Parts: sequence; C-alpha cells; structure tokens
Amino acid sequence: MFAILPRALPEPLQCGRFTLTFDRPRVMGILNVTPDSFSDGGRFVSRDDALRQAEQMLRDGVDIIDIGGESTRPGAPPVPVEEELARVIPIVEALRDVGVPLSVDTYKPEVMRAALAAGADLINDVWGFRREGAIEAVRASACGLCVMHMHGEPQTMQQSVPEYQDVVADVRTFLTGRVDALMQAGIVKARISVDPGFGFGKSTLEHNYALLAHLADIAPRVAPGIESFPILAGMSRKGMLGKVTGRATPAARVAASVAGAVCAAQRGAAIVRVHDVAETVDAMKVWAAVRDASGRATDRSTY
Ligand code: 7PJ
Repeated sequence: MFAILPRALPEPLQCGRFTLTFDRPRVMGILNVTPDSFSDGGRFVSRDDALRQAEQMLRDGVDIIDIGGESTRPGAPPVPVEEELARVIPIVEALRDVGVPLSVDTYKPEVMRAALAAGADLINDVWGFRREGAIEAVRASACGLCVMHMHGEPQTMQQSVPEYQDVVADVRTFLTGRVDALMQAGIVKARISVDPGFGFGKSTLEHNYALLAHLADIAPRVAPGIESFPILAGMSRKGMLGKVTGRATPAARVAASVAGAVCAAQRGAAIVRVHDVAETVDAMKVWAAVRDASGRATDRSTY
C-alpha cells in the first residue's frame, strides 16, 4: 500500500533571494506572457496587462509568480529564443522587487541565463534540465529549480506514445535520475523541487489520477536520508479536470482546479501552480486549518 499522507513537512526550498518554507502549501500563480496560451486566450500578452495581472495575484496572496513566455500546450508552435526573451525579461525586471520569488517557466538555457541575470529566483523547466546547456545555465546561481517529468526525449516526444509499467514508479525513477544528474553537477539538494508533470505525455486519464492519488510517492530516492524534495503540482484548468467534470473550456474548470489543489496539498504538495490565485489561497488556508486542528497541531513533524 502507498501511504496517502506524507510523514513530514517538505524541507525548505532555497530559491535565489528567498528561502521558501512549507508550513503551509505555497501558491504559485501562472503569469503567461504568450499570445497563444490556451487558458488565458492571450489576454496577458502586453507588458501592462501582465503587470496588472501580477499585481492582482499579489493582492490575492500569491507566494511565487511563474512567468512563462512559450506555451507548452500540445501543438503550440515553438517560440524563437529572441521572442521569448523579449516577452519574459521585461516582466522579470519590472517585478523583481515585488517581494515574492519570481519563477521563469522555460527550457531554453539562453532564457534561463537572462532570467537569472534579470533577477529571477527559480527556474521551472518542463524538460527537467535535459536540454543541452540547461544544467550549466543554472549551476552557478543560487536559484531554485523545478524538475518536471515529461516522457521521452526533447527531440522525439511528440511521436512516441508513452507506455508505463507503473506510472508512479516510472516518474519517480525518472526524477531520481534527473536529481542525481543535478546533484552530481554540484547543485545542492536544497535548491531542487520536483513535479510529476500532469498532462505532459501521460497518455491516459488514469495515469494522471494515479499520480495525483500517490503524489507523495513520486519523490526521488537518491540516497538514504535524502528524500523529502518539495513537490510541485500543476493541474490548474488542465484536461484531466475537464474530462471528469465535462467542462470543455479551461476557464470553466476553476472549482475543479481548486479541488485538485486541495487533493495535492493533502498528499504532500509543497507548491501548487495555479491560474486562480485568490480561490486557491482561500482553499489552502482552510486545508491548513483542518490540518492544524487534527490533534497534531503542536507536532509539525507530521500531518
Ligand atoms: C506545468 C508547468 C506543470 C510545471 C505548464 C499549463 C501548461 N510547469 N508549465 N508543472 N504546466 N512545473 O499550465 O497548462 O504542470 S504549462
């Protein structure tokens, strides 16, 4: 049997200028600066719109802002590096002193380097730092890393159909390999968080829900005693929620997304990546209040 509840709080994440603690799940707000983003319909394309959206997230209690300049929606056209830089870097510069860590969602080493130079605190890579030069781009800084699972190799993943023996164990094995590679490159454990990559080449609804149900079990096992990597869960408005609710449009999946975030928190997620910050912050407060009332509020080593 898998344990549904994790044993201990996630250890803090060193994240550039910040150290994120996880006495409660942290809410990462998605700030798309892409004209083709599937759920925002390109509403936040312009710099001013993006900044307005960021200000609203801050009023709503966001813990981390995740800035993305290339949609990773299946079928979305790749964005040339110059274009991604032009979208992302001015936003990082404008937001660098708002008081919360800035994350940049990119797999391109050039964008990683420029984002870190502009003040980003965390690099969120859906390719798990597998692209040539990606590890090198983040190694020397103090930034946090989010290592996401995606099936296949960057060059071939569109053609290959993922087959999993045991999706939870396969994702854990993959993440263990990536964390090993990062640590061998000299990146300390305290900088690393991991993510099962909901919706990224998981091929069936069952895979996605198995990963959610057993979320704590994806944590890499690199060495005895090194086990509690913070887990990031990003389900917001995705197809796995649309399928079970019958909500065809991403914008209609807010309640489903909040439910998913609560389930992830219950299974040990340290960070939830969401579009709907106000709703999710409220939900996390309620979840934490229930946890604290569960009779073990004075023993924070266990939920
Ligand atoms: C994720 C992400 C995710 C992490 C996207 C979307 C697609 N980064 N970037 N985890 N998804 N770490 O937001 O629907 O699940 S882009």
